[in-house]
Amino acid sequence: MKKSILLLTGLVLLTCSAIAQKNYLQESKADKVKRMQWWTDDTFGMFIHWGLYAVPAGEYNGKGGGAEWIMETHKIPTAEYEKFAGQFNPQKFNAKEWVQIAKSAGAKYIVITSKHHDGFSMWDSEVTGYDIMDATPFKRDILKELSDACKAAGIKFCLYHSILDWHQPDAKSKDYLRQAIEHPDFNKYRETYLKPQLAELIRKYNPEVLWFDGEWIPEWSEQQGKDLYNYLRNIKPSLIINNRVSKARGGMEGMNKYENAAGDFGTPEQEILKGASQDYWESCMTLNGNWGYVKNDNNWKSAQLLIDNLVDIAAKGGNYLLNVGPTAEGQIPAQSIERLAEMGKWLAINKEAIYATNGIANYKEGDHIKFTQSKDGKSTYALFNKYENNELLLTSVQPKTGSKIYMLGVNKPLSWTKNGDAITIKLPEQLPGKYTWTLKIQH
Ligand code: FHN
Repeated sequence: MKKSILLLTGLVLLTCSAIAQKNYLQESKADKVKRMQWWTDDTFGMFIHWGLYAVPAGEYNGKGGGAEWIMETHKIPTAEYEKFAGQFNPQKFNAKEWVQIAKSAGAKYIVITSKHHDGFSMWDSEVTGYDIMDATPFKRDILKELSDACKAAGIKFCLYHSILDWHQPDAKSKDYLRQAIEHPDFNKYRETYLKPQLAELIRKYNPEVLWFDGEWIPEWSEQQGKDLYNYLRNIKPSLIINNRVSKARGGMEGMNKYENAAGDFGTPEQEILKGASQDYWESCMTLNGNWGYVKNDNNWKSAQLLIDNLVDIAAKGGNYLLNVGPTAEGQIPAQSIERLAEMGKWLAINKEAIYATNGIANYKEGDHIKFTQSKDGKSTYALFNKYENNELLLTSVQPKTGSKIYMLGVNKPLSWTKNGDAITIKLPEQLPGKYTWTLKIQH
């Protein structure tokens, strides 16, 4: 009798779990549009690369090279690299401050490294002791503090997670001077380490996006990516997942090289698509030359370039994920904060042309004018960073006679004249702010 009850219970559980597993790879276009809506509207996020690599800060044994890649760059044996954990004690870390920096920049979401390629877990993981709570003197769960601060500030909390892992013996496809093992069992790593860690990250911190990386290793496959995508969406159906969960990314250009790959958006890295795209895509970039903190890297991008990038990306229908690399003391570099603050001041005037707008096929005119469009199609925004004689000539926008043309940040409508296919708009004597200005052209 008892055996038959156990058998029946097992069958019921098996059936339930099988019924509960939905195939999200067959999600309808309408459902995906609804799920992605906040992400496309938000347009601008702050990336954070933070981990043990901030301790060496780009230098090992007196030699430079490698930021978050320093373990690989210098072939540091695992036991040596683990010593950085004992030195990681970021007493100046303040989650509320970091979130405020993102918010003041106009970033609507934050993506932080939960685990980079070095395999160190930046949260209190139940799956390993190689984490911030057990292996460092800091003993604070930074993902918990940051996700709470994001929630309080209305900023979406998202996580980067590396599929490859230089610390897990079964994950290492090749081994430099580390405790090489005869036959690494990648399936065991995926099923007993990678997936349980991802499940606990979702359960504990409720990220809105999982941003995968490190998918290029030979052990990873498209089918594993599809399985992992479904596994995660069944845990959190509204979760958004990038295309690096699959094998479809074609290098740094970041877009899928084949159809029906797992993942929700393309991920150009350190570059912007050449033209407008109706696909979902997000360009991720550094503020200087490195993702992780490097003490001697002063190759900072200008605020003008950063705003030009944001405008170019928005006009082409993409998102911009801009990175900060905090120090081992827990501070975002001042040069990063300054640039992000300039972007925030610019967005305070021009945000209507960036958030919740659509890119358009004819997204530019010459080299200094880009266009976005309101979702209702009733307004076109012309964003320009150069003009002459206090006027701007446009040939690719045809407002009806009597249409109003405003400059964002200026209350009064501007006077304009039509000459054939071209319109000439008289600009205000005093333009609001710096870097780039926006005309709102009502149709
Ligand atoms: O190897 C990583 C790198 O360290 C960094 O995380 C970038 C950011 O997207 N992704 C990989 C390089 O493509």
